[in-house]
Amino acid sequence: MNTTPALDVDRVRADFPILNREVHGRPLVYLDSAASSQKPTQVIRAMSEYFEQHHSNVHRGAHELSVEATDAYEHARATLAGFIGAREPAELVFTRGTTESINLVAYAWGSGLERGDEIVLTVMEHHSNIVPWQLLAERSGVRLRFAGLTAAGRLDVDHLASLIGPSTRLVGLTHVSNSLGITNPVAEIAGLAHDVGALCLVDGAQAVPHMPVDVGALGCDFYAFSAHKMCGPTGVGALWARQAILEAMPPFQGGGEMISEVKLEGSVWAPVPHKFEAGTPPIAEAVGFGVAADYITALGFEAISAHEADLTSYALNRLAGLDGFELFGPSEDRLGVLSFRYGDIHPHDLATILDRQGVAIRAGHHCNQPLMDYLGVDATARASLYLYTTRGEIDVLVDALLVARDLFGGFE
Ligand code: C6P
Repeated sequence: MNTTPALDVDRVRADFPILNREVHGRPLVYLDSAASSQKPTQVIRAMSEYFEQHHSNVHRGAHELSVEATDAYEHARATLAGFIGAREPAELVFTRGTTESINLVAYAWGSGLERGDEIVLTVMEHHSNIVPWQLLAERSGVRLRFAGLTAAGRLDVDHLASLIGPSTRLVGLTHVSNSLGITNPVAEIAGLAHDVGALCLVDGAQAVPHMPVDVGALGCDFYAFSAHKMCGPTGVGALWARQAILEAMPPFQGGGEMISEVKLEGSVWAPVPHKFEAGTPPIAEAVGFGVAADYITALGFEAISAHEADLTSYALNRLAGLDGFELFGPSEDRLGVLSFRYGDIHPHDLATILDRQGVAIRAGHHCNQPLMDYLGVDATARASLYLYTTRGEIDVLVDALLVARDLFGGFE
């Protein structure tokens, strides 16, 4: 008997006001959630209420509003720490998002590296898990090494293992690929890194919105994610790291908030996580981030995953029936971020034609240029699903693709 609680998608959609709007005179079909998800009323209201009732700066004032703002901010930190299985709220640093989280590690932790040290990454990394390491390589002379893919379009773990050795200081990889939709075996790879005394950094931007994440069970050392891909606002994200690692790292940016004492001769840093939160943080955004986590928790990952798995196989079945449809990455055991090409229509033209029919997809390199080079394409079209997506919307996508093919006079 199937006991998985079903997601009531109509009720979920009622929480997302933007899904009621039209685009070019057609109902919006939003299939770009991997770029940024839409926001439920619960998050929008919590942020408005924060501004209407509680706003002040945090950790600074003795007055009531400052206390309330600080409580709301720290409550969000505790919620998010619990959401990803952190042991302590202090292990969770608020940042501007995944990109800033990885830059923080590359800059602060990376400042301890030197020529001869190696960092192992994969060719499927988002630019935000490549470029900060390239900047570090320019500064310090560390060497970057990249693991490839198997013929089936998954991470080549044997290749990755062969790159790890006594000079490896860090293995960095994405939990879920934003182009291939695959989930990488993070726990296994963290183990390979630890075997040689290296650390493991995980880019969780595309995983946290879709699956329960337990950083303790994953066994990684750093985990980065963004609010805006998981029903939360833009401008905020988080870096999780073990407290001892954070304590040993030098600061990332200097300023207010991150110090406990400043003298003209030098300063003493605040305890973690504040040491890494220089300046006034994104307070309302952090509040919205926490409410987004609560929203997802209330729906339940079991129900969300079952819904997304059903939609993904429905979409893949329907799309596979179209002449000229070519999927990137495996067709099984994957999440609902579907990169594809369609006949000889360039992905940018395709996205424009679909947009005229109300269907929002992404076209381009998805900040995965090395992966595109590896796959031998300049761009793909990408449809990405989320907890509010319906089978009916997949049908609209398929119909819109047929319109595009007709506009192009069919395929050879
Ligand atoms: N990917 C996409 O359309 P930020 O921008 O910092 O919130 O997240 C960056 C990022 C890092 N890693 C992965 C795996 C990602 O997918 C993203 C964001 C978006 O695929 C925008 S490029």
